[in-house]
Amino acid sequence: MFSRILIANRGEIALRVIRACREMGIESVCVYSKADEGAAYLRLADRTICIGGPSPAESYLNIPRIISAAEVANVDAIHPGYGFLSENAHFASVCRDCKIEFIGPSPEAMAKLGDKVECKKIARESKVPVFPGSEGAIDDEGEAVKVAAKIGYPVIIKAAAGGGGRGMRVCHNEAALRSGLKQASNEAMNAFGNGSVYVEKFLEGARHVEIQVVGDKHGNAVHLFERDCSAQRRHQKIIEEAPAPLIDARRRDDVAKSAARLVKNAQYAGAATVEFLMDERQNFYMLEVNTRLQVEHPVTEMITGIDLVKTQILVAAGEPLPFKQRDIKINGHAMECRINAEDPARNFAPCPGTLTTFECAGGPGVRLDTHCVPGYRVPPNYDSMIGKLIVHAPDREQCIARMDRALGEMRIEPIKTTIPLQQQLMRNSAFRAGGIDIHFLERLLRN
Ligand code: MV4
Repeated sequence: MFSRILIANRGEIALRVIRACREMGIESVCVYSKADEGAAYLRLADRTICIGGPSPAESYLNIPRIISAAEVANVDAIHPGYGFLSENAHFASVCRDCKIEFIGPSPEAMAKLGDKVECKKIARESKVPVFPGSEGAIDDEGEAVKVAAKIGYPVIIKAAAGGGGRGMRVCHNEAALRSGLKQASNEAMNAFGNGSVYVEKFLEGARHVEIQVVGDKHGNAVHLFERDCSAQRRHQKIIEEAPAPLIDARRRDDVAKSAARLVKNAQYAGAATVEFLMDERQNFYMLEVNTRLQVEHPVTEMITGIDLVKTQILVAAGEPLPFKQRDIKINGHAMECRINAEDPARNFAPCPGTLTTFECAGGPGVRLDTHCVPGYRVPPNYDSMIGKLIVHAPDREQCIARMDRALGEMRIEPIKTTIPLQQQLMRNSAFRAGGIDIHFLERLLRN
């Protein structure tokens, strides 16, 4: 097992990894930027190293500085958290060259699944359901028009190197497809350095359901069931829950098993999330694979009792998965609210500043993953998420009541947060009924 791990991240996820290390008897070394200097969570690490200025480019995205810190501290491994360098195959390969274990997949597996055309190919081979569309990348206008005629409009053009909603274009007719193809490819080239695009059927108004999977270096792979992340705005999730409401147990099992097959066939070691859209008839279509730990991983931890960060560390160290598929069961219901320092009344503008009041929710079934304390200054340089409120209860109805109660216990002043919106959702009849689609929140906010 590792003796010492460097954490190449900040905030609540850095703290989450520090806690896992402490419980595993592993020393933690946390890097930080000038903007995070003096933050309380850093005192919980065994060692901290300043790696540069406030901008991500000078610190959390700066590979030479992170590797230098890892060399100085003599760590065995690096945990990248989420965001920043977590899905950077070049960083994973630099770690390998420096004989530092990257806590995540191999650079090869990351690159293979990160390329959406390649990923879709492996998905087809693994009998994971995908949208009908072009077999691979498409550059020929005539070929694209042929594919679209076969599957029917609307279609969507996506960049192989895109993801998370970047590099997509919906086309409702042949003229739009013809003119969109070159534009999409040029945009993808400029944005990602890879102009490869593909075409598939566009589905309007579905639900976003994703499967948590984890593989080890011995060829084992399991799934940890699904999360529903349909409550989102501009590709930013607001609420996530597990299991997904109102899905047929048989359907869920089929798609979850297919996701585990994909990970096994890709010879993938580490945690990953296979994203799907689910239509109203509960047909699933894979969107993409995220090759990192996700923000919303705690809801899966709460319903399965499995610590995903410890599992990541175990498999990175070469240990076999400590559980079999048949050992993994769903217990109750869990929900997470991402608490963002944003003002919903001002189009979700970020609200950095000092927290004069920061009072936490507590009590039965409540977990708060946050690096914030009273007096903490939210820096303007990073994502506006200041914490995650996670609750667990025997069923969805009790989970919603518990979340409503816990949101009501939070007191954060003077900055604006997403809490009032989330409390409104807990009381919304459509949300309470379950099965809202990915446009629900934006519709609600317009009215
Ligand atoms: C789609 C789609 C409809 N049809 N693909 C957005 C993020 C990226 N992961 C893929 N996305 C979508 N792909 C087809 N064929 C609609 C979306 C989409 C979406 C997906 C998940 C969550 C929120 C979304 C918001 C808008 C569009």
